[in-house]
Formats: sequence, structure tokens, C-alpha cells
Amino acid sequence: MNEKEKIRISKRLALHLRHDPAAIGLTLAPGGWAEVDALLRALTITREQLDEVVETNTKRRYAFDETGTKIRASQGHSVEVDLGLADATPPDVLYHGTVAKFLDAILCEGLRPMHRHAVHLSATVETARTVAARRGKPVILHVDAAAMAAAGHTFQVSANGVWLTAAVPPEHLHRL
Ligand code: HQG
Repeated sequence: MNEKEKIRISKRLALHLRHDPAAIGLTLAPGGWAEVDALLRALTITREQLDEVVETNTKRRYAFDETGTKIRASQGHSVEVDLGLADATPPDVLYHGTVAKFLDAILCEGLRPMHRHAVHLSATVETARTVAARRGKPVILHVDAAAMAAAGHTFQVSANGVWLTAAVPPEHLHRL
């Protein structure tokens, strides 16, 4: 498969495994898992194509279960799922990449999950910059995760290394 084809399949996986499984007749189990066979039929792709997309995906967005018969997105859902991630101790500092037009609202009310289940935070400035660049010129926010944890906020880390938390109050945020 060429890059273009892999990206096309990956985007369809993101759409259906995170946001709209029903559009292709899929049902997600509570953990976000879809049956691989049903997914292959619905997308008319082969198991080999799916394996290649999952293995070569730069952000490792999708993961099979231990039997290889089920697949899910590791993060980013808008549909109701419980990924079953244990709480984890974050690094002292995490980062969030956004763009200038959201800044006033974010500094006033904090980071909110918007249409996803959790606020997505990055362990490095570089990753935060890549996330922000999807929307425009990056603005990087420093998140005082140590202070948040001390104040009782909980964090989880997805299988592909994205830090998740319910919300970040403005007092734990500042612009880099
Ligand atoms: C902003 C991609 C106004 C927030 C990336 C962001 C990531 C607020 C946007 C993953 C706000 C939400 C998630 C507030 C937050 N007022 N705007 N109070 N709080 N925002 O896409 O973090 O490629 O849901 O700054 O790599 O950009 O799909 O979140 O700009 O890991 O795998 O509202 O999506 O991963 O946008 O990205 P998103 P995000 P994938």
C-alpha cells in the first residue's frame, strides 16, 4: 500500500472507532473494542491491509486485543467508552498545544475536553507543537501536572502515550 492509501484507511478507522461506529454498522463493546472481522467487511479491506495500517501508524492510534480478534482506538473518542486505563502519576509538567483564537477562553475557564472524553496533554513540547499545528500557528501551554495531582486531579496515559485528564483549571496553566 502507498502512504496515501494507508492514511485514507487510518482516517476511516479514526472516524468509526472513535466517533461514528454506527455509520458502518459497527457496535463497540464498552472498552471501545470492535470485532476485526466486522470491521474488515464494513471497510472492504483485508486483514493484511489493516495490520499494515496499525503497525505503521506514526502515532500508534489503534491497538488489537491480546487475541487479535478485536481492535480499538487508543484515545480520542467522542462516543461513550471506558478504556479501563488505570490512574497514573504524570510527569511534573505536561504540555498542551493550541492556537491563539482559543487562548482567552482557555486562560479564563481552563482546558475542557470539548467533544472528546478527556483533555489531551503531551509529555513533550515537540508533541504539543505537532498537535497544535493541525489548527494553525502553535501556542504552547505549560500544565502544572504535579500541582494538579496534589490537588486530587487524576491522570491516565493511553496505550500510545497521550496523557488524559478530565479538565485543567486555569490556575494550573500558563503560556510558555
Ligand atoms: C481547545 C489528535 C476553547 C483545545 C492530537 C483544542 C491529539 C478550548 C480544541 C488529539 C478549551 C479541542 C486531541 C476551552 C480546550 N475553550 N477551546 N475552554 N479547552 N480547547 O482535537 O488536544 O491525530 O479535541 O486547545 O494529536 O487538539 O486524532 O483536542 O485546540 O492527541 O490521533 O479545543 O487529537 O490526535 O480539539 O487534540 P481536540 P486536541 P489524532
